[in-house]
Order: sequence, then C-alpha cells, then structure tokens
Amino acid sequence: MDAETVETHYAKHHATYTANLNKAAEEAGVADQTIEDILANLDDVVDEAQRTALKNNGGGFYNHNLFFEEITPGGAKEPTGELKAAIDEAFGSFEELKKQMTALAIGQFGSGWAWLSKDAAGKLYVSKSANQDNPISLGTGQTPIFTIDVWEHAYYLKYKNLRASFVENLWNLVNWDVVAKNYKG
Ligand code: MN3
Repeated sequence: MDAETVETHYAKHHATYTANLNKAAEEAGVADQTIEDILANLDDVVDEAQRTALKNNGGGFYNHNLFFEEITPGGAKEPTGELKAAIDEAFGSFEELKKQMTALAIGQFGSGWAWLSKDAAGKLYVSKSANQDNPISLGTGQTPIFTIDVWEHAYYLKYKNLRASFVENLWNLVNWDVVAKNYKG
C-alpha cells in the first residue's frame, strides 16, 4: 500500500468520519456511549437524520479503526493459535477463508466492506456490506475482527480500477497478532 493512499485515507477520510461522528453523537445525545453501543442501538435514535448520520459516520469511524489497526506493520504473517483453530473449523483452512472473503470483497457492488466476524460463542463468519454498514449496525449479533475496505478511496490512487489486485495484496499486509487480539477481545 502506497504512502499517498494511506495519508489521504487516514488523515482525510477517517478524520472526517471521526469529526462528523462526534458532531452527530452530541446532537443525538449519545456522546457518552461506546461506538459499539451506538451502532448496536441505532433504532433508539428517533430522529431519522441523526440516526443516518450516526450509522454512516459511526460506521466510518469504527470500520476504519479496525482496518488501520489490522495493517499495523509487523506481527504474525498468518493466523496462529485459537484464531487459526477457529478459522479451520469454520472454513476448513486459511486458504479457503481468503478465497471466500476475497470473493465477497471483489463482489461487493459499489462502496462497502468485507468482514470476518465472530459470534458470542467464538464461531467465525464472512460477510459483506454496503456503504459504512457493518455487522454491528446491521444487527447480526456478530463482532468484526478483520475487514477489507473496498471503497474506491482505499485503492484508487495506486490500483485505479483494479480492486481485485488491491484485495489480493492486502492479505500480505495483515498483522495477524492484531486480528488474534480482536478474536480474543
Ligand atoms: Mn475507507
């Protein structure tokens, strides 16, 4: 991943979502809640414009936190320990997880995300979502532990229209110690 993409994505896009989330949370009276609680309880926000602002900017904040943390340099280059066991149980192998999640990421029509998530029992699932939606705001009962951003701003400066090349390369950047920490979370 090139420096200009990361700089624009983190310091501009992510910063804007964060600022707009803070504003929306103040307006909706939920600024004292965790981001997970805000996204899980969007239905409690009666005002539709406030609810939409929280969903989109709260999702943008949460999703990008996960994304940028998981590509922290260093760490294990592939899943180990309990996480590896859970991946093998759910998908058969790490290669099969990569295959399924890559297909979801490439197949997401328009802007969105691909997800690896866990349920309360630690079982793993893959999914995709549009816009800044995520498994929490969609009410799936799952908690994301790894994600792939397939908005064009995540790859267009370097990869142009080649989303598949970006997704294939992203697997090389993942710090699996961070994902393992998210899994234990
Ligand atoms: Mn993004």
